[in-house]
Amino acid sequence: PKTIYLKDYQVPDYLVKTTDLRFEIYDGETIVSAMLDLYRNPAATTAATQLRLHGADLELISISLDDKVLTPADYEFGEESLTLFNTPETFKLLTITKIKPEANTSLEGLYRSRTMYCTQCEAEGFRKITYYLDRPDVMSEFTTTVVADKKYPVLLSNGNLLEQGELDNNRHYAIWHDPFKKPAYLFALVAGDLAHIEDSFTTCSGREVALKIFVEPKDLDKCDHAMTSLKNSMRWDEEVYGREYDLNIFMIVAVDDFNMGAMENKGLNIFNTSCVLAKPETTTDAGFQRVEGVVAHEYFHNWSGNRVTCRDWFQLSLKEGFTVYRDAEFSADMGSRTVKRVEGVTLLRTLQFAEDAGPMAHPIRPESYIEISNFYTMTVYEKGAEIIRMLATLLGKDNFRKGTDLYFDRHDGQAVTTEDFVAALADASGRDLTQFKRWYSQAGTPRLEVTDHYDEDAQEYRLTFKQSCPATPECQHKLPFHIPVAMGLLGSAGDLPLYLKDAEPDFETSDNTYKVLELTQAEQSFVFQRVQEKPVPSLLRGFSAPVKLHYHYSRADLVLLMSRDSDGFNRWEASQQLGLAAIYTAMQHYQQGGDLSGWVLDADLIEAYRSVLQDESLDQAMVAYMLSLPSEAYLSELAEVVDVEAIHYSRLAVRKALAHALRDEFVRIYNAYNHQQAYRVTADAIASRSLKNVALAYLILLNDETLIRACEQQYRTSNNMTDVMAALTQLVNSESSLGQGLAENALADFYQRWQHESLVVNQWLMVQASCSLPNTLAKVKALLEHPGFDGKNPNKIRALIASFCNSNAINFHANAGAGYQFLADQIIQLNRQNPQIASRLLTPLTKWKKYNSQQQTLMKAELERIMAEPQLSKDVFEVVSKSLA
Ligand code: B3K
Ligand code: ZN
Repeated sequence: PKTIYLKDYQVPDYLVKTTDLRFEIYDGETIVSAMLDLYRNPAATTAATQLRLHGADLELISISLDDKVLTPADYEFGEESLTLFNTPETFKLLTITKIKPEANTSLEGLYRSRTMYCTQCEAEGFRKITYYLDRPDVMSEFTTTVVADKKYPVLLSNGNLLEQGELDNNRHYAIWHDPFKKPAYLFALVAGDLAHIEDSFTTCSGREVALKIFVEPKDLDKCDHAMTSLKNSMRWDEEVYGREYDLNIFMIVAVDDFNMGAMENKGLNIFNTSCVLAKPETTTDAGFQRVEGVVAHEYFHNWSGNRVTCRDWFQLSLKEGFTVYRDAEFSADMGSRTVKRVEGVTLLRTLQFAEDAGPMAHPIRPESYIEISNFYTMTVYEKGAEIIRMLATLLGKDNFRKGTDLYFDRHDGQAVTTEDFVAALADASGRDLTQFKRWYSQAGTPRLEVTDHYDEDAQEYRLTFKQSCPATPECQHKLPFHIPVAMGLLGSAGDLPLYLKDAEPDFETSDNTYKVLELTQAEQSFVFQRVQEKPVPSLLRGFSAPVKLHYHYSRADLVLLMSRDSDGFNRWEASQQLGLAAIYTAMQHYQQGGDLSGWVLDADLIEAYRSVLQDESLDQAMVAYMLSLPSEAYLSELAEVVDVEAIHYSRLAVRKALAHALRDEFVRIYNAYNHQQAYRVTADAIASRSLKNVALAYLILLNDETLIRACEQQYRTSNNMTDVMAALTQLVNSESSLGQGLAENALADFYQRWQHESLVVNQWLMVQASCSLPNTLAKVKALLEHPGFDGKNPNKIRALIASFCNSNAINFHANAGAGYQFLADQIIQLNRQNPQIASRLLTPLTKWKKYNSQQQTLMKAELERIMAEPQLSKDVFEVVSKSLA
């Protein structure tokens, strides 16, 4: 397979003015006619006389240029391409091709999902529909005619509906026209027997937009939350970014077989059902929030992605990082800002930091790739969003808005680069962002070492920052980053006023207990004056930069930060540091051969957690998060060598110790919030449920019959899936035989009850796959044969196989590599069927270098076994070869 380099970018030789498509859908095959109005690109360096079109898995029926039918002498097939010779300055090209959506298991291009036809074109799937210039810098105006049997009453494509009508043979058609030029990756088509809900939105300039959500008829009762989320998103983008919607209609279609969450096709978003459907009986709070977040994300792409798009796929973070930042801020405004930040940072620090430290590490603007699908990563999305967040922090609210206004205005209708984005922000704000741009080209998580010195006589306090960044595949030696460090200083009574020595004249913030320090050098110091007591620094408030911060806090410092910091994020962060230290102590004991049963914690630590439970000023969701210890995934990320068992059993021992010590508080909390109310999905209601269920998770560890029965009662009597799943999860993971027996009954009951709701069955698969008790692999293997599983459906694969391999370390890494072998078998099977999903599943094996030597050998052997497979997809080849390099 070939590597594509950013440095090789060239403008296209030809551009497409208009694209007229006609789809004739028949059982088993679809005929696609494409009429392209082509012209030589005036910006091309030489006048091309050939046109190379992309195409894959297409059967060419005929091709004509300006009405002249071409013969095989006029063109040549290449790998995924068709080259036409002697092409004039401008011409019309008509190609007719045959495709087989029913046989398309890659879920890219036009394919069939259950009863409907749908498309997924990003990044390079349009070439599986017709021959085309399938690259994002070729933007064209599309008109699409869809023709099908009337058993598919709903025929959709991008833009506005021009016309629809009846045809012979029980067939009908619809013609859609999208007035906005777009790259082919934003094309979409849907044909099916769908029901829909409808609403409308009046834009800020008074235009009326029809909003429609299409689903299978059985799911019509689960669309309201998505609709509300959509309207909130539309309003928010007007208010916060000044962005108005531009077509007369906005449609969402929910599809059950989908490789990722959703897709922002112009005016016709196509969604994974898991990101649209929600109702209290079937969907957890996390599910509701995901629907809100993804609906917003895809809607926001209409400006950050569609109106202004990417020049090439190396620029992916231009739209994805920015849009993730936008959706995160939206969710922060809809619910609790601190909670949202804690969730975002948790995701970043477990999955993205791990990616940045592994063989697939890449800058948010990669320099090369073999298969672009492999670069829809935590780095491009989540770290990309952090880069935008830092820009917003550095510029301040008003200048950031001026910058985004300029960006949208300057580049509307264009395909641009991350350089263009930063230039707009720099121009609008007058800030020099030259050094900042290193965040786009250097991978790896920077490390920030902080030391301090308090001079009591001079009442001065000095903070010294040293930054460094580990080597990553693309670069050994990193230049210093421009890092915004939001901070404050705490005295015994809380925040201290900040008087920064030699502050630049423009060093201003609204509040004199909060500052943003700007690091630009490898080592840098800041001196604060009039500091009357030795302070505890509150650093990186709100997690103002995606770095690993090291400062030596004492336990007393952390307790102070946890209870007194004005920054909610850092209060939580302090709780996590306390938890980490407690787990490390247990780990040391375990690794030295000690027994962890009956493990106890120091009294002051218990008191610190008790005070969190009793702190009335805290948001309950924050109490829940502060009481949750750092995850095994985070502990693994932090470890030099991951000791899977030590991590699992030490964390469990600390949790049990907390459960014993705080039993009464947990019971009080559980009872206080465990009354059945009408389900609401407000931030407060979600917070209460999450706190109650954290208490339950601790209590169940006590193996107390009354508590286990209470858990089972919660399972049986709750009116919402959040509480049902929380109880089921605890029963399934309970070490007691009572719990196990109740779990077995509950699992059977659950399936019986929900077998017709595919998304609910996925939760049932997931809870079993994530069970940390022994013998889970055998159960997972048995579930592969269960009627509730379907090896062609990505959601089911994620629920069963990916959950086991990613969220169940203690089982995945057990039994002399049986888990590794299981995963490799699945990947080999999926390699041909669905390369994107196969490649995604590889993630846990790519981390092999972080494990002990026995595990390394076994994991590596499985990677080599995959590598030896004939006909490896580009997707799988790239990840495996880079992991073995
Ligand atoms: N842009 C799509 C992702 C497409 C992934 C293709 N392999 C969803 C999103 O980020 O909004
Ligand atoms: Zn996106």
